[in-house]
Formats: sequence, structure tokens, C-alpha cells
Amino acid sequence: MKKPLCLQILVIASLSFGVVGQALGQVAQVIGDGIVRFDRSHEAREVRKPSFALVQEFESYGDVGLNSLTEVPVYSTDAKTGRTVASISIELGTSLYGTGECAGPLLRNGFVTETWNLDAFGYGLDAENLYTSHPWVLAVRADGTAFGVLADTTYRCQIDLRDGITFRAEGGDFPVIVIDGDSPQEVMLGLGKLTGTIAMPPKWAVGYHQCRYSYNPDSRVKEVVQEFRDRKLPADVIWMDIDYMDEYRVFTFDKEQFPDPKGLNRWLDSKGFSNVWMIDPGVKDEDGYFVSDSGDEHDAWVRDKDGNVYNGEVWPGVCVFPDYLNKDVRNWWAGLYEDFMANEIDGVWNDMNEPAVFNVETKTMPETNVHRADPELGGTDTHDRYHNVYGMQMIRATREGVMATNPDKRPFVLSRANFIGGQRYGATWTGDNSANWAHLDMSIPMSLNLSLSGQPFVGPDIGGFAYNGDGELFQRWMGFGTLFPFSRGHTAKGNIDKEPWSFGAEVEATSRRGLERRYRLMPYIYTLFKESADTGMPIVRPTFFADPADPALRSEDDSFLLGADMLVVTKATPEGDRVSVMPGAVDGVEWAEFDFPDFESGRDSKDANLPDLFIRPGAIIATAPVTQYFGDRPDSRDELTLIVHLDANGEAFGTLYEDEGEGFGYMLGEYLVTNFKATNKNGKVTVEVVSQEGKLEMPGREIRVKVVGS
Ligand code: NBV
Repeated sequence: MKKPLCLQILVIASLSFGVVGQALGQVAQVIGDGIVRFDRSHEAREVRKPSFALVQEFESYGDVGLNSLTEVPVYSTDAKTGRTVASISIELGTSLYGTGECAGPLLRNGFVTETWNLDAFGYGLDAENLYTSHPWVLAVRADGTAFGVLADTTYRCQIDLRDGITFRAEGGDFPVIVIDGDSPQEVMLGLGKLTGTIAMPPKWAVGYHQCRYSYNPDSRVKEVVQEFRDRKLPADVIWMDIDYMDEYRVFTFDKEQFPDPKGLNRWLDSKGFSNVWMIDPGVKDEDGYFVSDSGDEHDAWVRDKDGNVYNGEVWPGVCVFPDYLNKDVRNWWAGLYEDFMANEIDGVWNDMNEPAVFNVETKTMPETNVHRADPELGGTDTHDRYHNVYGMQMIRATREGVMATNPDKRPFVLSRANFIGGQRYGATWTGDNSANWAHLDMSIPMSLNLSLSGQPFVGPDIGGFAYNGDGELFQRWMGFGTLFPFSRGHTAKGNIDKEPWSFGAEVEATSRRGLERRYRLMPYIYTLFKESADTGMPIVRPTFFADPADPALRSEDDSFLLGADMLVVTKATPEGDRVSVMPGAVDGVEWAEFDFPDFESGRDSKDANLPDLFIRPGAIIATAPVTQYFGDRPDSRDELTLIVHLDANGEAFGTLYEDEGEGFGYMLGEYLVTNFKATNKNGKVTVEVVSQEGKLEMPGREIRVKVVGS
């Protein structure tokens, strides 16, 4: 349903910002179903810069008259700053979301953010820009219909939501793309088509990850891993932070502390642990160091405005920075992963790629530095244009390198900096947060708004990176952090230990239950990853997705939806006393609470530090027995427990996606999609398989059914 014509001309707020040259010369072309691209003028369209956000060049289906469109940006120029301004007014009752990685609450009306990737250690609630850039706003109208607006520019861009939606960007005119939809979900599907989706990760990456800055030497890594197994705390991944390197030289190993990385990785593998190792962009500028030397040979470095190789200080001291905007440089960088990955490395963590530079006020390289970008990316130009995509192009190259080395494995790359569309190359996390209640609280909306900006593979440092915090905070954070798409505990150097057992038996028990919940829900969560990879739908979604027309849900951000069928109600205050707004009943049937019996005792047990879980009326959620890691029990696919909550018609439906969890066989049909239907016939609930698709064999499995809510 498209809304009636409402041309929003002469946007109110603009006047107070000293607008000149305001004109309605903009042109529009349809580039997809419900997707329109606007340019400021015919001339602006002619010189439009290549897009980094879009997954491909979108052919226009033809020009469209502005009169036939619902949402039309009005362009102007800010007299003071010279920035190009594009504004869209909003109807009363419209709620605004997205804007990427932003501190503060879920609902963004009234906030200003700026796209400028920044190393923001210890950021606060009022931070205007953080590590990633997403010039994108999702607008949900009062009636639950929605639209999304993308300012397709890589330059520094202010997103001002104080009065409607206004983008103010440096670097000249930029296109604005509007996606119109019947619902916010439909807009998210449009964003997925436009900017691409995540690739299916290896299943181990969907498990729990344990990190700290740093686990060193290698004996400490082993100790931590052994504790997880001895204490039966499910986990899949251990991370090697920067201290494994030889004096922070990337692609090297400290000979004393990590003398045998391959041996370590093999040992980890024997314990069912996958490994992720860090690589930063800053390369120590040093003759005789192979990365520095071969980068010199490849003329790989970003240059300053005078044409000299740019030097900036980071961990190893004076560094040079690869120019990832250039294809030859990306290929060279990708090639460095061959020997590195040969140490049986599973995943790569690209940190500091805003890029972060020490000892300068801006915390990054000068905007006048020069990138020799590929012609298709826009050609040679200054850093102000390419700053926000530097990290994105780094992980693009990393991913290519990892894939070239291990062509039969699914790559896993985590990046701190990124740009909208960068979900195609890697996952992200919310950077250096702090161990306090404000950050615990904020980690929910931050993950949700990133999800609503096209990046579904996301989560915070569980437990908080900066500072210690205490057991209470840690256990509450583990309680819901184990239900985020990217689930990783992490902490900074010098802090106390923050493993699940570090705060005593009670915190360990809560953490274990949280982890066991994640592994029990793995069939459901993995199915959500597949849905996201196929369509762009977020994995965690705001609660208002349950009923986008319900105004009471619009600012609810203590709870979140995991997929469409499950609601997670957290306790985000120390007292656990804030009451979440629940989605209303569906045709008279309420969402039903459910839980899993305690793994050890088999008894139902309620843990006040864990979030409450609810299932949607009419849904079936597939769950599995607890495993300690992916591949722990290859036969565990054989047992399923279907949690069923019947709707008003006495029916429920659910989907389960399964594949090998690794490799690309699934692309050739080696998968199994099973659609279940539950029916209540005279008080007896029967579940049947209504359809199946894919070549993978259905195990002769035992399926248990647990009906809840009645
Ligand atoms: O590599 C060390 C840390 C890392 O643990 C953290 O997660 C990153 O966000 N890194 C930043 C550099 C130093 C931060 C103080």
C-alpha cells in the first residue's frame, strides 16, 4: 500500500540553517521494487560518484515524476559549511531508527549522529560518531508502514533527526535512495537487496566466543580453554589479541610467547575450539621486516598530500598504511594471508581500521592524504572521501585472502570499522564499551540499530571492555549477551579476569545457563542466520517488529526479538525493576513464556539474572540438546525439541534450516529446510512435516514436542 501523494517541499528546519540555492530540481529514477534514487539535478546525476554501499550497479527502470512519489528529499546547500543538504519531512507519529552504530536509545528522533569512523575508546552516551558509518534512517509511520532513506555518500555526513530527516554531507552532491514498504520488515528486505547481505558464516562462529586483551602466552590460552571444557561451559572460539605478535608486527608471532601457532591451533581444535587471530592495518615501517619490505616493493602505502609515504604512529611505533582502495594493494594484502592461515588459523579480526592513529588530535590520518583508488571506486582522491570505507576495503581484501587460502571453508572476519554494505565482508562489534550499567543497557539498542542498518552479525563486548565491573553486571550481561548474533566476552588489558567462572559459583551458574540456552537454540538461531544471508532480515529485531503499528512498542529497548518468533525480555537495570512493554495478544492469544529445564538436573529452574523468553502465538521454535561446541555430538541433529505455541486457530508453523555448518555444499543443494505445522485436533496436538527442500538427508530423528502457553 503506497501512501497518497504528499510532496514535502521546503522543509521547515532547513531555513534556520541558512540555506541557499534551495530548489526542486531533483530528479528521480526507479531502481527496484519500491526503491527510488534521487539526484539533486540532471547534472549531479551525470557526475554521480560510484557507490560503496550498493551491492551492484542498479539499472534504472526509468525516470519517475516527483508527483507520483510519497517521500521526496529536498536538496539545498548549507551557506555556512557548504555541505549539501537533503531533507525529508516526516508525519506526526513517525519513529526513526538506524543511523548505524549509535550510542543512546533505540528511538533516534531528536538525535544527531555523524558518519566519521572513529577510534572511540570508552565512548559515552552522547557520542556522535563511533567506529562504523551508516548514513541510513529507517522511518516507521504511525500506521506501521515504513520507509528507509540512504544518503549514498562516503564523505562525513551529519544525520540530523531533530526535525524530520536531514543529511548534511561534505564532498558535494550525493544521491538519496528511498525504500518504501508496507512494514519496516519490507524496508529491511529492500535494504538487503540494495546493499547486500551477510554470507553464511561457519557454524562455529555462531557459537560463543571468549576473548581478552590478551590471552598470552599460549599456555594461558590453553588454560582458559581447558577451564571451559572442565567446567562444561559451552563455547566454540578463543581469540588471540594483539600480544601474540612479535612486537605488534602484523603477520608475525612472538617467538617466546607463541613459538608454535600451528601446534596451538591443533591443540585447540582437539578441544573443539576454533581460533581467531588479530591483524591491524598499521604496518611497522622497518627495513628487513617482510611486510614492510614487500609493501614497499608493491608501492602499497597511502601517501600524504605531497606524494610522500604517510607515516603515523600505532602499536608497533611508526607505521605505514596499506591503501586498500587500490586493487593491486588489496591483492598484495590478500596474498599475505596465505602463510599466515597456513598455521591453521580459522578466523581473522581486523582492528584499528578506522584507521586509528596515535598522537594526533583527529585520531586518524590527515584528510588530505591521497588514495590511489580503482577507477571503478572513484579514482585517486583524498582521504576525506575514502576515510569511512577504509576499514570496509581492508576487510574486503582480508576476506579475499582468507578465501583464496581456504577455498573450501567459509571465512569469518570481524572488523571494528565498517561502512553500510560492509556486512557483505564481515561481522562487527560495538567497540570499546565500558563495564557499567549504562553500557550494558545501551548494548541492546546499539545492536538493534546496527541490525536495522544492514549489519545483522553484531554484538557488544559482553562484560564491558574498559574497567572491571562486578559479578552482578557480568552475569546480567552474559544472560542476554549469549542471545546476540555475535556473542563474545572480552575485556581490556590490566582488568581483572572476566571469564564466566571469575566471579564465583553463582555467576558461573548463570553464565552456564545462558550459554546452554544459546546452544539449545542453535537450530533456531542458525536458521535465522540463513534467513538473514538470503534476505537481509536482521537476526535480532526491535520488539516493535511484532506490531509496527503499536505506538507503545516504539521505544521499547530493554527487550528484543530474536527472529520473528522469540522475544527476549532482559533486566537491564541493576535492580532489574524496569518493566518492558509487551507486544499485545494476537487474536486473543498472548505471547507465552518458555524456558529450558536445567541441563544437569532436568528440573525447571528460574534464574532471575537471565532474561525471560517468550514465543509468539502460532510459532514453532526448533531446539536441540545442549552441546559443548559445534561438532561436539555429530548425532545431535537427531534429537529435536519443538517448542509449540498454538494460535487462535489452534495452529502453529515453524521452519528449520540445516546444513553441514562449514563449506559451500549448501550452495549446491546440500542442505535441508523443513517446514513444520502443529494442529490441535480435539485437544491433541499433532506436528507434521508439511514440506521439505534440499538434498541433505533427514536424520531418522526423535522429535519431541513441547506445547507451551495453554
Ligand atoms: O588489540 C587490543 C584492543 C582490542 O582488544 C579491542 O577490542 C579493540 O577495540 N584494541 C582495540 C586496541 C587497544 C585498545 C585500548
